[in-house]
Amino acid sequence: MLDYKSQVRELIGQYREKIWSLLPGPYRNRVGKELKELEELIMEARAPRIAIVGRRGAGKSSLINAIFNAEVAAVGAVKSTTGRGRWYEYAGEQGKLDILDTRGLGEGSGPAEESTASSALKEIAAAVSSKCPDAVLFLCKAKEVDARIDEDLNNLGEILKLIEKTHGYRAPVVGVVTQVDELDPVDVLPPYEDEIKLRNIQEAREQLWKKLVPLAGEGAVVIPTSAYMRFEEGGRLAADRRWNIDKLVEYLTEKLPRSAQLELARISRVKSVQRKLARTITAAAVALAGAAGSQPIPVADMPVITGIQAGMIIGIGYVSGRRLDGKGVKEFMSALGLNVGAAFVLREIARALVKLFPGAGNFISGTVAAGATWAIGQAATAYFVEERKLKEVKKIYRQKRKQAKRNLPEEAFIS
Ligand SMILES: Nc1nc2c(ncn2[C@@H]2O[C@H](COP(=O)(O)OP(=O)(O)OP(=O)(O)O)[C@@H](O)[C@H]2O)c(=O)[nH]1
Ligand SMILES: [Mg+2]
Repeated sequence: MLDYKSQVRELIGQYREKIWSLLPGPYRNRVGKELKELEELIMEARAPRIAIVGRRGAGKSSLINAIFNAEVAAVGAVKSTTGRGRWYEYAGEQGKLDILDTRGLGEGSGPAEESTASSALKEIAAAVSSKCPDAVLFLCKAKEVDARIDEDLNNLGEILKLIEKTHGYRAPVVGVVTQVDELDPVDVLPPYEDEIKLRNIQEAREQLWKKLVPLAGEGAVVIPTSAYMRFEEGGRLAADRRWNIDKLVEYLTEKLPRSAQLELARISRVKSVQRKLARTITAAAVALAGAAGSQPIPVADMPVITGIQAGMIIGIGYVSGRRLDGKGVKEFMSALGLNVGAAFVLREIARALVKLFPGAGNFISGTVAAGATWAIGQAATAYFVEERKLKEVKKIYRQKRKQAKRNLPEEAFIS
């Protein structure tokens, strides 16, 4: 089976030259930008590389599990369980994360796993130069934000310097207050509404923020979290005290290079992130279809637009955690009552054309192509991301078609 990248590459890529050659100069820039965005987002998709820095037991492994919704990293209750500062590839059903799950900095007893290098920092340095992290998370237990973490901050500073020196990249830093469930009152469970709880969380957050400012500036961002989950044998979730993990994922996605955003959206299944990426994909496809349609394209080139739409559907499906192939796209489009291939676009277009340019039966309008593409993007988002029922999705599609005929909303163009 072709993987999704090959699918999209086939569907969009083969039309690229064609679209390009059809466009007059002024359109090329805009379309070039959208194409580049789509390519980075979908075709160049790769696992995010995240360095996690924090003391032994800060909750690094637990955070990884929390992001994955699954037990993919070993969690240790007493001893330091993460052996060395090297890259680990964590894989869940939906995708992969490359994590520099650093050895607990400043630990007392040696880690349970064997370690060869002389110091944690040296190991981390070696790992950082082998692969450039996209972002660095600095973890600190809620109850230890006022403890002596100066040394940890020094280490963080060293790591950041090293990344910049080796890769010329200023990695974004996110401060993460972990284990906020341990703050008073501990009997309050998430989602937290208790005023005292929230105040204590806020206090911990501010304390860590102050300590991060010298390294990351006033714009330093600190996100408080709880990652506690307990798994039964067989992987079933027996307890879930997670809080704010979605906020962390949202923020992280924003800071990641485009090529790494999709994978995080998939792995974490955070809907708000998936929705946003679906919108970006739709906007790019709308621009492409609009530009392609704005040119007098002979009827024989109609599949260009279908190709763009199919690529969009595959992209949105992928964001949601599925692997769609050409057949899946066809099924989805038919379910909406569309005929895949030239026929559908032709029918829609022919109708509009008769009204607009009587006699110009061979040409399509950019507005029509853009509108149809936008409506299909909305339907695909409703189906794959929001997991709405097909019956509802059909209704949404009809509504959006009508709306698109009147006026395309602003968000159709924002990417
Ligand atoms: N209450 C609570 N406990 C947590 C949370 N996150 C982690 N823990 C517990 O803290 C302990 C250490 O967590 P780990 O995730 O293993 O920490 P780590 O940073 O990976 O530790 P090392 O690999 O040893 O450096 C475990 O007993 C976890 O169950 C949390 O959000 N709340
Ligand atoms: Mg660990």
